[in-house]
Amino acid sequence: MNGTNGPTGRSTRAGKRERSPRNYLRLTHPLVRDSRDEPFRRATWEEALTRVAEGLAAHRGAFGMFACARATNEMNYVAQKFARVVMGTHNVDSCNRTCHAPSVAGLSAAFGSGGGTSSYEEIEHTDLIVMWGSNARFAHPIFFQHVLKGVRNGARLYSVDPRRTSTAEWAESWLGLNVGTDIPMAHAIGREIIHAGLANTAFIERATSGFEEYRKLVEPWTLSLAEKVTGVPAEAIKDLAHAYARAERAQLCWTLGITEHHNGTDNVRALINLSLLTGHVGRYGSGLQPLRGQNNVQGGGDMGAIPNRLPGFQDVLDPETRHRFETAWGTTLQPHYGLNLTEMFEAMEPRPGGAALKAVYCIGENPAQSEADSDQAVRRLSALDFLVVQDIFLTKTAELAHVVLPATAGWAETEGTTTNSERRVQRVRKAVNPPGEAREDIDIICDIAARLGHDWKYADSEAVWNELRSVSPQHYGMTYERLEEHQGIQWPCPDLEALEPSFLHGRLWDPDPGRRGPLAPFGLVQHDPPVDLTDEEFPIRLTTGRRLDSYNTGVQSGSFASPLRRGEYVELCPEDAERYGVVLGEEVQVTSRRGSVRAPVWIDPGLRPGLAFMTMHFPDEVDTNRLTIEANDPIAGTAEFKAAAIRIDKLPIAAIR
Ligand SMILES: Nc1nc2c(c(=O)[nH]1)N[C@H]1C(S)=C(S)[C@@H](COP(=O)(O)OP(=O)(O)OC[C@H]3O[C@@H](n4cnc5c(=O)[nH]c(N)nc54)[C@H](O)[C@@H]3O)O[C@H]1N2
Ligand SMILES: Nc1nc2c(c(=O)[nH]1)N[C@H]1C(S)=C(S)[C@@H](COP(=O)(O)OP(=O)(O)OC[C@H]3O[C@@H](n4cnc5c(=O)[nH]c(N)nc54)[C@H](O)[C@@H]3O)O[C@H]1N2
Ligand SMILES: [Mo]
Repeated sequence: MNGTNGPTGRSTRAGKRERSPRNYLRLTHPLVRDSRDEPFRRATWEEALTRVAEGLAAHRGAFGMFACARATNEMNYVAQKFARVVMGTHNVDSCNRTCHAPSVAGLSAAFGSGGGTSSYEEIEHTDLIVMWGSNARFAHPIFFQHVLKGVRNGARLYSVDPRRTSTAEWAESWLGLNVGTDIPMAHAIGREIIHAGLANTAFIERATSGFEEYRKLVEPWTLSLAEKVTGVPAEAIKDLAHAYARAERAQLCWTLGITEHHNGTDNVRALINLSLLTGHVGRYGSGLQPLRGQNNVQGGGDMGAIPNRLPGFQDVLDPETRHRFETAWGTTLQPHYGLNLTEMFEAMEPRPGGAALKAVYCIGENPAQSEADSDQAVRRLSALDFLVVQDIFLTKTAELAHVVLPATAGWAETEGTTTNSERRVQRVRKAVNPPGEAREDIDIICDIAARLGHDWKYADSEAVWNELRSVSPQHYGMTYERLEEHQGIQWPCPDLEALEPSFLHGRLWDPDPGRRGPLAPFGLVQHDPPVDLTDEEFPIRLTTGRRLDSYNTGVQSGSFASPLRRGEYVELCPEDAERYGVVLGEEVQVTSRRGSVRAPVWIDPGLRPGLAFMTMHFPDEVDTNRLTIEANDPIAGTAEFKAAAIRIDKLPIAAIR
């Protein structure tokens, strides 16, 4: 790659799969090219920004923005403002879509707000913790320390996961269910709680609606039917039902094992139902905790970098809200939602008369690799008239761009704030200088905005934050000074005096109906198995996820040496390895209805027959998302990363290196 500080270390032996990991180096100067057939060349900031301004100006009305869930709140605020004010569209979204959008949708439908309801401190002071579809020991290791403190303080720990994960190893009970059978599991638990007389009838009457319909809905889900569908012994399901309902305080934590399904929002609703049934929400020590993925994916959404909410999680459709933002920003806002990430990808599809979306400004996302069915994603990104990528590394997505802008890393090279899963806003500080000519995300965005006629002139990140405080009531009380003083503050924080309690929805327990607010409805959701069916041709259920030693698409974790990291494998249980006649380390062909990759075999006794596991961490070795299916949740737009059907073929001797 001409004049870049791009990827190195790739083996190029003709005809051989590349096994050496990509060594990402920081982007240090802007890169441009006139067409995708040309190599990038180094450009000045002046030339690069002028090109971006021209490229975007030509595509007002056909524009989408991907914002960065790793960067600060301030950067996400400015990014969504750019989309809405400069480009006149609500088409702004981030990897929250591939991740916890179903949690936000499910929690909003039940409680009117999409945040996790409890705090990390409460995890240490509770009586029961359920980790459902979550491998927090690997994916949320800091949170898991709070879990272990809770266990030391006497809490019981349950794990519901098809794999006997490292998290499950710590649990008193592991419920190893079949992929995509969480609703049968939850409904059977609900039915058992009702039949055993353990439902919290006082709470149900006071705070919820739709219980009668829910009772009828779950009635067919006997323990024995659930055992048949989920593969988990009836006794183990019954034990969890009784333990959860009898616990004085209980925390239900979930992550992608629940959300990354074509019916992720329904899955979330099924879990929320259990908290409504037992009153395990809105009290200290009892709550619902969707552990968010990226360091600032909670904050990105809170800042309005989503297509349906303005900053402060305020609804785009509400005319009064829109009017307030129109006044504050001196603009006119469209009275309808924008496209989410999934819909933006659909809109990139070339069609007669041109695609609906022709230009994308991608900040700190790597969808060429992280989207389900990545061959399709790459094809769509390659068809864009104009793609600008602003990142700290030259990603696979950046390699498809017309202009690449080198940014700073939000967590070490800029001032600002981020918001974690317990809704705690914390300061991040600049610790090191960025390399080369790299510039701060906010400065770059503002510079492009200025070239397009909007001169915002923020003196620093605090000026951005204070503008956000002025338009988002739930953040109003969080000055930088107070954030420092309290070492972070949870939203809602509407005033400059008191701090709110650590948990949400205490209102549901208020004896005064006037102060109780809207009732929380039970979600009347039905079991709906994975879209990609296993059959004779594709007999194995593939689920994908994470390992402790690597991070997402590997861009940020691939370059440093780790004795732990062993590259990509297709993991099988010992019985399946025997059935397919493959051994540890043997390279096999893994094929789904979308694509095919080669990977060596790893044997994991924590898997069950018929279940395979792969990660998304090693693009150059094995691009796992060529196998996954773009079957999307109709409410949240999240793809079914957790359930593909595959087959494994032995390679002919001649093909093995
Ligand atoms: N080390 C590390 N940590 C990370 C990341 C990383 O890449 N590496 N990424 C971050 C991000 S962006 C996120 S979103 C989080 C994700 O954190 P997690 O959601 O905990 O991680 P995953 O491994 O994707 O999936 C969790 C579990 O879901 C299980 N599962 C699969 N299918 C089903 C099912 O049908 N039902 C149930 N109940 N469980 C199922 C899998 O076996 C897996 O153990 O991690 C964050 N933290
Ligand atoms: N098969 C499979 N696929 C999945 C998943 C799965 O479980 N299985 N999980 C999905 C999930 S939960 C997620 S969140 C997505 C993640 O997918 P992506 O968000 O597309 O992947 P990341 O590797 O996290 O990409 C982050 C990019 O941000 C850049 N970056 C980091 N900090 C900054 C900054 O401050 N400024 C700028 N400008 N750039 C920055 C990094 O260099 C990197 O290129 O993947 C999804 N894809
Ligand atoms: Mo995520």
